[in-house]
Amino acid sequence: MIMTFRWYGKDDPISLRYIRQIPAVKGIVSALYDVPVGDEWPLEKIAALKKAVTDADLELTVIESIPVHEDIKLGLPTCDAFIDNYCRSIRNMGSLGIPILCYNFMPVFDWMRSDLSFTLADGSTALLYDHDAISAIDLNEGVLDLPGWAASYTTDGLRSLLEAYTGVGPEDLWSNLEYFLKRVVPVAEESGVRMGIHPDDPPWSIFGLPRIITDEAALERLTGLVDSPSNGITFCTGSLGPNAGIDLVRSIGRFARMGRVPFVHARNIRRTGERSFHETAHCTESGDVDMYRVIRLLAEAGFGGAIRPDHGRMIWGEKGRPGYGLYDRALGAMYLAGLWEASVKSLDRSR
Ligand code: CS2
Ligand code: MN
Repeated sequence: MIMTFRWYGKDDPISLRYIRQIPAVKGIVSALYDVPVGDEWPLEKIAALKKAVTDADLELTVIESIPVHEDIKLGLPTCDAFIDNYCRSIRNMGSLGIPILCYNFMPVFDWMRSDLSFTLADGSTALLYDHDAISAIDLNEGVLDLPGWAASYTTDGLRSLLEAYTGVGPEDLWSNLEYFLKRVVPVAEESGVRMGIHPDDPPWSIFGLPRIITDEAALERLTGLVDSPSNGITFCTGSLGPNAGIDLVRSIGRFARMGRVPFVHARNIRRTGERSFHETAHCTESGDVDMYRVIRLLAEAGFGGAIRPDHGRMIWGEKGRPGYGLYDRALGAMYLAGLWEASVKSLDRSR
């Protein structure tokens, strides 16, 4: 297991120097943030990112994410050129020895929340999702009401993208994903890169858009699309956790034993209704994810991939990017490292 921490590059207020001071953290999860979606990621730019990380005495372990162009998700004729670029980006990262690539296949939006600063009982704040609040938003009015997304789309740009998805259902999305993976996974395998799809967050349809990576059956289907260790899962406990129908612990153990989990996002959530939840501190007692059993199952599976504390709360007066403050994620890293050490050592003793 490699303990990692997400770093948003040179503009991240949390410096690599600070991240280096969190015990147990060895790897960095990062990306290029200035390459237009769909373009090839230039080798020199990835090399410069890697150098910044190694200069700070850390390893660039994971690229999260190379975004998948909407034309690929839509299966438009233009998708082939974008897939070619994607393959080149994978070759480039592979040639620099970066072993893990996280991506997602969610149409239009990635994660979605209705409140980025919900106050918990202890006075800290966390991200919250309430399906009724999200459903009440009229996207024709633009995205200004959408927490975290205001800067990503113009009203017209969003409207035409949503129009393009009219009539695109879950099965269409599956076949477009399959087409994409059949092209990129062999390249990833050749390049020594393990891809891990990030589950849909939240794991159900929003704004009438299809979402497919939502439960255990979907993960099973995904792994069957291309039979390769490079076709894997970024197992995000906080994204799958809101779906009360998933046995997270069983499913992480199962896919990890299959060797299909290169990367884990450890995050806890508290379900507050059928389609509502808020995020919490990482530890088991704070939410609905049994983090000990998650880590224990990974240890039993001999997990050798990367893990990172996913979203943290804002605590101790910290201000910053929602979910990505320093303090609570650092506490999360420590907690996860403790669970891992205890799990591995107790397994050794029981052998
Ligand atoms: C992340 C996602 O911050 C988050 O919620 O887990 O944004 C993640 O980076 C992407 O979905 C991965 O492609
Ligand atoms: Mn995640």
